Amino acid sequence: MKVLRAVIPGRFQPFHKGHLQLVKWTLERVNEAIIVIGSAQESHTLQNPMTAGERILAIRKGLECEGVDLKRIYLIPVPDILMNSAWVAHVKTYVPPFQYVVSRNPLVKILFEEAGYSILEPPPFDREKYVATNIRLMMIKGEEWKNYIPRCTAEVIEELKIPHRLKKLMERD
Ligand code: NMN
Repeated sequence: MKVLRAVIPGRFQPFHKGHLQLVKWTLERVNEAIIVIGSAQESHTLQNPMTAGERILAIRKGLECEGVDLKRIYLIPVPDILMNSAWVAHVKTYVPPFQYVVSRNPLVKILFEEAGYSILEPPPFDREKYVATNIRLMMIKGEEWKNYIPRCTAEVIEELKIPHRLKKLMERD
């Protein structure tokens, strides 16, 4: 039987409960999910505080604690390139063969669509509630952010002191 795989591209800054729902939704439709950790070269900025390695750890622990079968998951960091038209070919060099792309991001969808892939468009999954930008803002303000994030992902983020990093990045010189 052919193994069906879908890529799920995202920055995961941070991985939140909406992303968790997205992974579970994907695994109901294909055999394996390839989580592409996009903008892998980015870290230590307000928009992208975590390194690719930190994001791998945070996502993996979060999925494991929520009972997701890690044997069905690949976590693959992919740096950005300056040429959108070549991005799909670039992603393909990093990941196992796949047939589907799970995304609501217009640029991601059109690039994969033009390359001949089928797009699986997920429902919004409480999109107003689970917004990574807002979660990073809550971390900066010292507000309660942990409810928006899978429990074990939140533990990793605390251990890595990501809220502290964000607060420091807000300081002026
Ligand atoms: O939907 P988000 O969370 O922004 O994730 C999409 C990811 O795909 C981002 O990391 C984005 O940088 C990446 N991407 C990269 C290119 C490129 O490198 N030219 C093009 C489209 C999407």
